[in-house]
Amino acid sequence: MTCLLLVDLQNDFMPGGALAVPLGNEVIGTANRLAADFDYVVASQDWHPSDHRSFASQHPGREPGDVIDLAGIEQVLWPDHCLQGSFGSEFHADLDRGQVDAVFRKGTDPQLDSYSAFFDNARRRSTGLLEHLATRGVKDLWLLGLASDYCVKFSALDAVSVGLRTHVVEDGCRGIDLSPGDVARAWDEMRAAGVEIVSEASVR
Ligand code: VGL
Ligand code: ZN
Repeated sequence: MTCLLLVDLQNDFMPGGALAVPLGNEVIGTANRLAADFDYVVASQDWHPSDHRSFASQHPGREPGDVIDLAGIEQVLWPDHCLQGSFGSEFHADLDRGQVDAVFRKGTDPQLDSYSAFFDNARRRSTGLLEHLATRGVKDLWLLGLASDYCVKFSALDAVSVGLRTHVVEDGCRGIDLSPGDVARAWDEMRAAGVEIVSEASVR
């Protein structure tokens, strides 16, 4: 069975959103077109409580972009984003929800961030996605979405680490590039870990 994972195609990651990924809206068309070609489509949804510790607003004197230690892990501080139930946490209106078979929420634990759609950053808890894919016999996973250098990268690295043949659709992703070069390094890191980088045209 072929499975496509759509990573965090939510309003807050779109231009004008709270944690805007430049040109993030451009991948919605790719997502809709590819979803039609796959047997099974899942989506991740960043879903934070308002007191999430990844928010700079929870750390007096800190600003978005600062890096702190959170539960022993380096944590970039972000603007408040993807608050549970808010407009910003909703999927982009143009995303064809009818093609999405299941949604996995992440970042719900206020103490821990979860870039990956599989596990939180401390790998303490599974979102249920891995078990869900295993039940359905998924061995190959294609991914696209936002952001290349955070949630796409960590999801792809986790997918490889649990033995899935992992393919990331490069032109279906956009990155943040908080430090210039982050996006390029993310692609290198994924490739080095055994992720196959593909294009929409090569998949369809
Ligand atoms: C993301 C930063 C914080 C992402 C989510 O979807 O890449 N990045 N939360
Ligand atoms: Zn987040």
